[in-house]
Amino acid sequence: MDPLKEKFKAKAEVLSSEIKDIIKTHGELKLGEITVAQVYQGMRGMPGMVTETSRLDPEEGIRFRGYTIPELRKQLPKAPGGTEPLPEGIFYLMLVGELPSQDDVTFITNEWQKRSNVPKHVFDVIEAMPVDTHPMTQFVLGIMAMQRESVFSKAYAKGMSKKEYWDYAYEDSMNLIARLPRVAAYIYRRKYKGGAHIEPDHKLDWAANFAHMLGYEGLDMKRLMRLYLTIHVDHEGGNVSAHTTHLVGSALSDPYLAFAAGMNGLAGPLHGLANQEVLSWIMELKETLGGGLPTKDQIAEYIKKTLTEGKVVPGYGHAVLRKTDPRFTAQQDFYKTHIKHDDICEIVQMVYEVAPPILESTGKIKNPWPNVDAHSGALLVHYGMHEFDFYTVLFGVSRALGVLASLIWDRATGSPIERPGSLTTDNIKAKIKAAQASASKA
Ligand code: HAX
Repeated sequence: MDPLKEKFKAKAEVLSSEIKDIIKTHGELKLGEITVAQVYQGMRGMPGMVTETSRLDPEEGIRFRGYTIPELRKQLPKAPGGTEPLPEGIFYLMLVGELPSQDDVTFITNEWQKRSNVPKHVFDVIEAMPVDTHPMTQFVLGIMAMQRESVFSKAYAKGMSKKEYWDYAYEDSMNLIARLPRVAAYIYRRKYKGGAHIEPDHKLDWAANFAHMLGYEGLDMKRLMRLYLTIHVDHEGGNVSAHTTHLVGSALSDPYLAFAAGMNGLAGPLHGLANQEVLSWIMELKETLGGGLPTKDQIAEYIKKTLTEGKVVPGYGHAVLRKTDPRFTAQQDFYKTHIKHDDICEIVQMVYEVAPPILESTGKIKNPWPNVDAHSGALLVHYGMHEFDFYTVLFGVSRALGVLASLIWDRATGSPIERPGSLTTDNIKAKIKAAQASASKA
């Protein structure tokens, strides 16, 4: 058994027995009240699952196993001479709950290199799609084509014991994460670079090799990819991509099936596709004004026009956060440290100054502050990646680390098939009537 697996196994045995005990001893403890509004409005704030890898605070933002993003940017291992963390490190942290050493991270880099070979039929499946198919659709098809290799589903068909689920989920997840950059880069080079593919460089870490296969050789994009792929990994369990992966996995669908489902959710414009939308929205503003930097008044007018047209301002708002997303701040800091001047990044900054009071003045938007997607595209454009509709694939490659680490935990802790109840509006009306009747008696 490899050392990462061994470490995970030891931790999982302890937590699984704690969970059994918690359910047995405190299973009746109430965690909250469910309101009619929550049931109708996307279950906001309703605790409905357990996710070990990260936790979101509305005011403070994300913590991964207790660590904030600024802490992780300092404390996670880096490439030699590097300034940003290696995503391998945050995967280790999410999986075993401890900060990794440099050796732990090197182990994962090597392990992902060993597992990174993508079977030819996967590329054939992608090639069968018209080249203008959205990259997220091609990405999901690539993941589905790799499902043929699932060791989880093969072991299940042979009759594996429940105790072995996590082990096969780990194997599938490690293989899938190892192969995703190659599949994503293949789609990028196919769609935008005339099919001039670039072989992996096994001397590079996972993120740097991804930048290389995409065709970005300088240190700048490698550094950005390390940060990008670290901060997008996870956002606790309730967001659409994480929840979908967890839900589909709960039917014992293997990690390929579960992750592909999650990626279909990430491809929605209210979730991961917002990063593409932000750039299109900014470029439309620039074009309308004939290029150059807009004034703050022009930005304000543009935001108001977006709202009047009944559209959302992409990159702003959040279902849980009530402050600026620390993932936005990390990217802003990256801009100030490494880039210093860029027109699109300046517009992002100006929108940040202008948008919140306008959004707040609508009286209905609960969080007028920027989320992760408000900044990411501007950094990518600066380094030469102008293909906006590819951005969500980058997000997806990163998100794999969090949702698959969680999926391994689900299988290790015996998380059951998810099956919440649902009501009809007639049921709710009946409950309202009953509540009114008992209130009038009291
Ligand atoms: N622009 C305009 N209207 C907005 C808005 C925005 N940025 N954010 C919220 N609203 C509107 C909602 O559409 C809703 O309107 P209706 O009552 O007419 O339906 C109202 O304000 C209340 O919404 P909310 O409670 O504040 O927000 P939700 O929890 O329902 O939705 C969203 C959260 C992130 C989906 C929302 O803020 C939004 O659509 N933002 C723009 C798209 C975006 O940036 N998505 C990425 C989010 C982060 C993420 O997942 N990244 O992957």
